[in-house]
Amino acid sequence: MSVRPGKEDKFSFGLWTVGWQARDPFGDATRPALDPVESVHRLAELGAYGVTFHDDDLIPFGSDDTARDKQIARFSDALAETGLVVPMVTTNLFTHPVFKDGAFTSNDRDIRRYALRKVMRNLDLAAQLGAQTFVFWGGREGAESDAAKDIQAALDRYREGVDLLAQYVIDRGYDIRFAIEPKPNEPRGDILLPTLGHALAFIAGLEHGDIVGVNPEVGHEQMAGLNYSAGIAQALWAGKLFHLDLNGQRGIKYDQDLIFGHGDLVNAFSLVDLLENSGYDGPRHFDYKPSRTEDITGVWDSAAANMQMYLLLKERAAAFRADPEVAEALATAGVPDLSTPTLAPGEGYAELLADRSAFEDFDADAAGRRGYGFVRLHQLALDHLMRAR
Ligand code: GLT
Ligand code: MN
Ligand code: MN
Repeated sequence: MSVRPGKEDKFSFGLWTVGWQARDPFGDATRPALDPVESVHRLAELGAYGVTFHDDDLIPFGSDDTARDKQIARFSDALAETGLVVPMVTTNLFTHPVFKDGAFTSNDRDIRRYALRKVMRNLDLAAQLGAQTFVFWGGREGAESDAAKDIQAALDRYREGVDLLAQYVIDRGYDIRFAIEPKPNEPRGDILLPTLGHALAFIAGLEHGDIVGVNPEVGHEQMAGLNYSAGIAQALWAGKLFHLDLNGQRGIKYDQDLIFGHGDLVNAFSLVDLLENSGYDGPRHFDYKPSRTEDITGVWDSAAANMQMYLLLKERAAAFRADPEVAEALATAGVPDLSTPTLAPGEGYAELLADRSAFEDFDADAAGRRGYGFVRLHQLALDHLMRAR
């Protein structure tokens, strides 16, 4: 089955994904550089609706103002020609040696000030191109040795930086929200805000936390051994799923950035099922790396594969939800019952204490004999995933 993606699917790609030249810690680039203008055209032809970038993906670090303006103009022309939008922009605060000890949390104050200025300049560009989400991936915010970083001071500086940038967005009247992207490690030994949960707790302590949410990446949560779709559910529950990075990862190892669904396929299925039924209407953004073995044909094949995987899983999730036997298994498992509040309307702990059926007369042994049928439910999900139903 092959499904053609369309703009209504809201698929977007980072310029750094298809444009990755496949340089890794052990080997040189295996592919030539891609012109961002070509990426825009190819992504549009494949059915994407959006393209995202770091400042330095579009405008090489150190470009003068003339070269910068020219590149922005060329890129804007390509967007106008293809109808592609820029839903998200982010800042490169990790490649240049100046950021080797971090940006917002570098031990060097001058570097922290430089980082904030680099972001402010990029926020102006993001607003100019109509981006509504601005991602912070703090890949260099961390350390390799415990004594090297005062974590509490680093979190103070992180909060100071994010709140200052939020104030800037508010004062300029930009229609932009921030999304923090957690990652446990790589390139630093340990990264600050290592998981989605750490990020949510950090956001709760911000002055401008209302315009700050999360941008969780499949592989980054799975590198920490966590369940990505369960984490996404908590981000949705908190009203903080502002954006997300879809890709694939096979277990606790280096950041693989595989094609979406090419890692933990079962979790990808439950994620698509969740997203499609959650009311989330933001971009389905792919942050993957075309394998180093691929030539340029393989790059575009891999971009198409991400969208294909999402649409196939969406179709399978819809079939799962439409199956009457699944509805019956869900009821047997008690899944819908969890939505009933534990106390009746008007009840408090006094009424709960007075209810003998809740405790004194409750037959815990009988209740403990209940079978939930979760295995049957899971098998039904896998039957649908494998097109056995
Ligand atoms: C980098 C990282 C990604 C982040 C990007 C945003 S850059 O490639 O590996 O996960 O989303 O800064
Ligand atoms: Mn990412
Ligand atoms: Mn990654």
